[in-house]
Amino acid sequence: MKNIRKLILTSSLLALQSFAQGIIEIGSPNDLWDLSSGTVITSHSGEAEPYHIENAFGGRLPTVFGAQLFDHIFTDGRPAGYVHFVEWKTPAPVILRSFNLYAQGDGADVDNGREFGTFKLFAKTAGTTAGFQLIYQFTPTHPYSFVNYAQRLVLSANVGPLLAQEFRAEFTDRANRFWSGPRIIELDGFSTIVAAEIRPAVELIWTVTPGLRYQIQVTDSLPSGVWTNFSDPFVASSGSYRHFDSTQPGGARFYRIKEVQ
Ligand SMILES: [Ca+2]
Ligand SMILES: [Ca+2]
Repeated sequence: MKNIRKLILTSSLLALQSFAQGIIEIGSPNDLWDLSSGTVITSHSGEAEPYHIENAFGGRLPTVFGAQLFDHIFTDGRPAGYVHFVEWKTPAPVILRSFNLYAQGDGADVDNGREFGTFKLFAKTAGTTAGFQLIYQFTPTHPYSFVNYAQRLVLSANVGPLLAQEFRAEFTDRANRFWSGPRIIELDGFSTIVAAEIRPAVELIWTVTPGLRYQIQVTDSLPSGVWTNFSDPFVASSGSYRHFDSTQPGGARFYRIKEVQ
């Protein structure tokens, strides 16, 4: 009997462990806007069933069966330019210096549906009677160009600093298909600034002939990729030419240089 109980206990612990491992942790549970810090959602434009706006603020309300990504999807079927919104209030005024926005679309196969058009962040400055004032606006590319793909971090920005207790976020609908309600995974506010980010870049160095004119071209695949011009043509002023390129958003890139008239 004792052995059986032990076995049951072991298997339930394992189940708990695998359940915990299945949870996809995105965003901070300790930020200024997390529900765990006492923030309340005061108003919002509506949810696509069975999603919940609380999930964008640290909530862990179930969505589709078995999904461990606690995300939110706004109402579907809205026209282009429709403004989805959420308003929230912290238990006391907070000093906001930065925020992170984690979001994801449904992929290029479906025209990047569920990616928002424009994001706007508003705040009511504490101690004034002024209404919501715009403090940040951002229009992403499609598909999103992530600051950090693994975390689905679309935007990380410094603001203010400002003292506020009430906030509002807007996400416009692109209406590129019926299921276009934007998906927001988490929205975190912080009293610290975003630290500078350092990423590796590539340095391209070519041997060239002074006085001749060159064009650098780039493609993302060989041999069938299309070569496109990379910046403007230039006239070489010495025997070598160097150019830096970003390594974001990742993936292979091939370069070539050719003499032009
Ligand atoms: Ca959070
Ligand atoms: Ca979340």
